Amino acid sequence: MSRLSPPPRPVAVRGTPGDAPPAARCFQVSGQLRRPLALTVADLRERWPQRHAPVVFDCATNGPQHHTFDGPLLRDVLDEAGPVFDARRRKDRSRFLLTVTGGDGHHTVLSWAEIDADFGDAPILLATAMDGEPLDAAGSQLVVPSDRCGARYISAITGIWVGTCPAPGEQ
Ligand SMILES: Nc1nc2c(c(=O)[nH]1)N[C@H]1C(S)=C(S)[C@@H](COP(=O)(O)O)O[C@H]1N2
Ligand SMILES: [Mo]
Repeated sequence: MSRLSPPPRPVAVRGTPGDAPPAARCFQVSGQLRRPLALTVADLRERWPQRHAPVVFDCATNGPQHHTFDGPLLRDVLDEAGPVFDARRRKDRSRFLLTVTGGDGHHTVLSWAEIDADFGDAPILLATAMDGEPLDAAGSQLVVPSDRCGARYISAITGIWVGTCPAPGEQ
């Protein structure tokens, strides 16, 4: 299936010898999915419509941060990966969780309902550019415009996991 084929090699090779060129680095979209994905920032830019989001978030150490981000909706990307819920059933969708992990191991949790149009409908993005600068080398960044603080703006994303956790008493 074309969605599972490797992304095209970058034309410009950057990075130190022996390392994978940053632009070639993929992050994995894994978990309870019909079509797990491996994506570069270039894939995020080319395969889905881009949104533009001016945001302000508060950092506990650095105070208010003003940035603009561009990128696709997280929901659009995950729709292509196909979570294994019955899409017609709201309760089924409401059981799904996401984790987003950055290159330094910092990770956070979201619920599917936050991004689902029938629930929170939050325009959460996977950024391809910050302040007009492409993120191909740095990696994508999670953009959560509805958050007051910056802790979930995970940078250098290496993985997104999608799935359910057991109901209390089932584990
Ligand atoms: N990978 C990763 N992303 C991260 C963090 C982190 O420690 N690791 N810190 C978060 C916090 S606490 C904030 S406030 C913002 C800071 O974003 P900025 O450096 O672009 O201002 O990044 C977030 N994203
Ligand atoms: Mo922060």
